[in-house]
Amino acid sequence: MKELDAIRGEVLGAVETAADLAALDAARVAALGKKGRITGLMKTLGGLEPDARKAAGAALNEVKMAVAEAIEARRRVLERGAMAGRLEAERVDVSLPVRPESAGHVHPITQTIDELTAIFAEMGYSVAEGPDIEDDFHNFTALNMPEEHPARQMHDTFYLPHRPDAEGGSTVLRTHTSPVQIRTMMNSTPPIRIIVPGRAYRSDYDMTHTPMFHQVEGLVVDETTHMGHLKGCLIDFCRAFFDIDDLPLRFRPSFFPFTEPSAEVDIGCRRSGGELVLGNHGDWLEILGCGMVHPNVLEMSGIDSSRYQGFAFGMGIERIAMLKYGIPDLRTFFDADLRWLRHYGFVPLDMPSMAHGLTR
Ligand code: 2NL
Repeated sequence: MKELDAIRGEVLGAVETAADLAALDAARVAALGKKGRITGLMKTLGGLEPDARKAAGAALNEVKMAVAEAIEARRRVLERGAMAGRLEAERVDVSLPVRPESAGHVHPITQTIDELTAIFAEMGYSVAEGPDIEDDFHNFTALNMPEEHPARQMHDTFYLPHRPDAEGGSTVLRTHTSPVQIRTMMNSTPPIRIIVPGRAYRSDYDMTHTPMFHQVEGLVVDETTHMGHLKGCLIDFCRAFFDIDDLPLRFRPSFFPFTEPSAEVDIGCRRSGGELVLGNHGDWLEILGCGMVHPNVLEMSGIDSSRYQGFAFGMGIERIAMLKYGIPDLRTFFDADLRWLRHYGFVPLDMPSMAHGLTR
């Protein structure tokens, strides 16, 4: 048994001095593995007399348990050290600013959508999205524009090849984002409070029109929603978006098939020598359209118009981006010109928010 004491001392020494998990495993295999020293001694028990075997077996078992325990204790220590080492090696300084060499820029359309989303989110609106490819029902009929309605011709619609299985009539590229609001009303119950930023398509191309453009529309439906809510919401939005506390708004009567009454909204400005300045300066500039949702639209979307009322509004994103950032030419938005993007683009990761400022 002198030999066993020696082996015990050596094996425990190897375990306790193992420098890492690999060395610990090597020590474990050398002692308890198939060809390990303690395993080797176990194999010799068979050749002993019964009494001697009993005593030697008990002694060997004690050593085996002690070694196994020592290995587990050492493993816990080494694992803790390995984790601390990893945490140190993989340390990230989250307070570092954006790397100045980063080459990409956020497109002004994306930036403007992020900014207006931050403002409306603060007012309690959610963002809704829907397909760019729509059917006649969601794009026109449900918006109080039945077949042969004259307003349809004003939409310069892109029609897609007819699909015989199409359910809602012919297939079109949506001419506005309104079908998303129709889908939201059909699939949920009031109160509804959404904005819908997204692409729209019209077959029109000149100084002030591109065949694809961006719109944001808003929709609020509840039991007591009225025109005062519409006015307050749009006044707050325009003053926050353009960052002008006393920006005046003017609501002029207008017409849309999907709202009644309808209004167009002007903001205050001044024009001097080709320059446009927003603010309380006496002149006016039209920027959006709005109104109370027509009862026909509510009913076609499955909402009881004797219980609920709603307001809606819509505006062009390119237009408000041009006004805010002094971009003179609409068509440059979609030229993919890198010099233009470097000039008018925004720093990535610097997300606009009401807490951190919209643009910085
Ligand atoms: C504009 C005017 C507007 C709406 C959009 C709307 C949507 C539904 C129901 C009722 Cl589902 N109205 N949208 C209402 C008024 C005006 O847009 O000048 N857009 C660029």
